[in-house]
Amino acid sequence: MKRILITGAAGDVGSRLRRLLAGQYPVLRVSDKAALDSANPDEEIDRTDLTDFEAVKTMCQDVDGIIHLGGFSVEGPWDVILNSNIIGTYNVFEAARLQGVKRIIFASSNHAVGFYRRDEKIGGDVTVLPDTRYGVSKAFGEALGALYNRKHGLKMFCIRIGNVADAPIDKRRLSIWISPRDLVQLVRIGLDHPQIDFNIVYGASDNARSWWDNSAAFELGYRPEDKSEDYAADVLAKEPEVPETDPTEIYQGGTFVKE
Ligand code: 15L
Repeated sequence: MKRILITGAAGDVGSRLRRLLAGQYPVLRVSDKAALDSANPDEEIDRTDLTDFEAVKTMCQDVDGIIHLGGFSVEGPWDVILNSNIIGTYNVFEAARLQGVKRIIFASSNHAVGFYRRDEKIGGDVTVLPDTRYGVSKAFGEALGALYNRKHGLKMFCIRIGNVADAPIDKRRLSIWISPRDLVQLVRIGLDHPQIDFNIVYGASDNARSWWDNSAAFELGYRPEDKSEDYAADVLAKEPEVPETDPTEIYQGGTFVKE
């Protein structure tokens, strides 16, 4: 992999990956319609709006692998989700096909399956059960990825990301947290592992309270280095009381199930 493109590179996850992937590949093309910090050595800056297909085609030129984070990252009005996440993702996958990109890492989300209950343990092979229009857009990206894999041979690695942060911020996040370095490990598996074809894994650290069976990631060699349980006592001491019958406590998606 010579040139790796990160879309959504100005966002929180994008800027973390930009820092942590520095020097790992010969060229990192960092793209966002929002302002980006100036280019480091071995970086190329790109300011594409993902709804502009011609610009997306140019953005994908000479790229080997894409980390597609670009889009709206929480629940939003339908026109925003439609443009940023549905049309934007279609444009990226179609442009990648036309430009001969080999692999795409798709930043899916736990909200594609947010209406599973917390007393269930789910793998990457369950039927999607989105909790929001945002979650539907992530399920769409996974489905589009499957189509481009089967029909056009693009390698697709979908990561249903939990919550990326330096530490878990509340009780729900103890179950779904992923540290930045564990996310980078997963992204690198997606970019480099010879057995990637179409895979769905969960973006989670080694969390004792996890609701997810992440054996698909472990089979590819994923060995998370961080554990949310190290933070559990502090997090739980600060957690407000919420009745256990509240839907935000019953379902994995938390407050997203009420938005
Ligand atoms: C997500 O998909 C969002 O992008 C992120 O901002 C968090 O809200 C996260 O899910 C979460 O569930 O905590």
